[in-house]
Amino acid sequence: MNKKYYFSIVSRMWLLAAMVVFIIPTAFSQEATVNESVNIRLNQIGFYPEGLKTGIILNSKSNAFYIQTLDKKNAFTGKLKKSIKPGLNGYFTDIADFTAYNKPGKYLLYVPGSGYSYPFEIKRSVHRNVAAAGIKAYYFMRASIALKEKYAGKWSRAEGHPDTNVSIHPSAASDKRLSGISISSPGGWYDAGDYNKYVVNSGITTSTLLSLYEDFPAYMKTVKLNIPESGNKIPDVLNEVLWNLRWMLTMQDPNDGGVYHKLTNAAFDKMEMPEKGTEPRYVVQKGTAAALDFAAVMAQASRIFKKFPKELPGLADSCLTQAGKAWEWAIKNPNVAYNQDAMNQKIEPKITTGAYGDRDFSDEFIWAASELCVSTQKPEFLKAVNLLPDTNMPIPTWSQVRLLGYYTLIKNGNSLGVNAPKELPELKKRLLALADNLISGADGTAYKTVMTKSVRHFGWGSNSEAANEGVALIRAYKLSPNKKYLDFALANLDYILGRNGSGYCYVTGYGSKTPMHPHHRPSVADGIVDPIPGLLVGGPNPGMQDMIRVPSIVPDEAYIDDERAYAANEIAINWNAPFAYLANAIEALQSKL
Ligand code: 9MR
Ligand code: 9MR
Repeated sequence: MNKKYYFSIVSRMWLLAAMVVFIIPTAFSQEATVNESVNIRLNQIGFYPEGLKTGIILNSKSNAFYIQTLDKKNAFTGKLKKSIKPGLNGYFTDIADFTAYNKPGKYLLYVPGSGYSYPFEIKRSVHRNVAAAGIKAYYFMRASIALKEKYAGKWSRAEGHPDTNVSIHPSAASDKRLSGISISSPGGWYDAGDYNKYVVNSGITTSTLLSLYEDFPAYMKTVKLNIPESGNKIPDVLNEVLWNLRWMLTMQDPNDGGVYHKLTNAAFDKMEMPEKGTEPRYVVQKGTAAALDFAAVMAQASRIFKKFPKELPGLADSCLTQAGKAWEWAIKNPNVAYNQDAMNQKIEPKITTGAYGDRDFSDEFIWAASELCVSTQKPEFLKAVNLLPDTNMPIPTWSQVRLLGYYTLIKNGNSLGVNAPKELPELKKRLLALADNLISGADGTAYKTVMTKSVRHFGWGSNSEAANEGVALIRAYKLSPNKKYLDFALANLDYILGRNGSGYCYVTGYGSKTPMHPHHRPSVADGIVDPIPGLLVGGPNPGMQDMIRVPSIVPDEAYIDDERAYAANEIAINWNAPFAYLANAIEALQSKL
């Protein structure tokens, strides 16, 4: 028996004894504490007055449910309804629909025999804070800068990884930049629980945040993050993006336009604060995925930052120029995979940090071509790619970025006038078909979400799948305002914030049952009880690649709040970005609910 388990049994026995002595005599009034919330799953932040409001009850013995004020006064009574289909664990749930109740306030959902839910609010802009925190989280992820108390509060910390003295790894050597010479590549965000910086993963992340601004500029101008740049004339989400964008620019070899795959230690740093990580850092091998992701992001950035010529003179132009050079490199080197294992057979020092190794670049080509086409208004870029290689519409991940290109063409393609791609009508049709496909049957699942439709949604970083499905629905909604798309985007946000198989609100610092032990080096090492806030954990993943046993291998229950569990409880920039997009987009669109 392991130590932890033994302790948990002992502490449970104590708890039981304590319950007999203190709780049983006052069982009725204590029901909230005894049963609290275990069997009631809902968005722990809350609901919009006019929006759908759903709670999910497990093992219910009652037919009725009640919405009560915090002092347990009844405000609304409803009837529970069985789910149409069982959950991924084989059991049906009961559904409490209190959409009809719309009075702002703080409430509990009460089900006799099951107890009380965690408290939640009904109010306008109910997700505003958690949505902003999802972006502020990037400030906490910044490399090469001290986080001042004024912005970071109790999580202030020293500067980590200046990255002004980074070696060219032998895999990245060229005539002009020999192995071992030093370059400067400061800034950027740490990738995740680790302290390395990976271009491929930065690509989808930076683009998703840029798109959040591009799709909702008016709302995003109102989101203030209290970061060092706040108060300049640039919206804070873009200020934060610039921290990473400027780093990405340094990852391009000015001699040939190629882009290094990553900036990394040879091996992961220990579980320590960033300033303690002083191992040598390398830029490693140029690759096709890195070049194309870089090209796509820089092309997109150029059209967004063009709107700020006074604040950022020259930036938009250089982004576009660098994008073009990276694209040219990729055209000449269309098939350079980053194969870390193969590289380590031949080259020292061996690199054992995250690989982000992809072998199929057809989606990266589509994405980069689409961004370049829109930003340069030159349709030629699209001629170089097969825009519709098959009928799939894969939800984006770091290794599958085709939809990012489609999103951009659908949003901006018409601006090309007669040069608009002839596939545009088909792309629009496919996006709506994707959305219809996502929502079909979602209502019948035990949690009434798109996310819980399929076990295939539950891999490493499953919460980002939930978020990216939500983003796809928002994109579809912007194209064709079918309210169902918005409702199910909101339902996936509800999923992330507590209406799910583990009962966690998966964003640190938010909700009542929230991760306290993410696999995130600063959160583990800083000696502060509360983890850095606003971080979306990876979420349920029955794969257990980290060898940490999860309490259940039912896919949507396979989550554990354990700092060692990097396959279920790490945090990562590419997971936070679609969460930030979804939550902020929902806030921006709340009047349509
Ligand atoms: O901390 C690392 C995390 O960022 C990665 O996602 C994960 C998988 O590559 O690896 C973690 O590092 C662990 C390493 O792989 C094995 N030794 C223990 C490390 C810290 O838990
Ligand atoms: O998100 C990545 C996931 O898709 C992979 O299956 C996994 C193993 O290769 O790696 C994940 O990315 C990690 C990266 O390699 C290193 N930093 C932490 C990332 C999140 O766990």
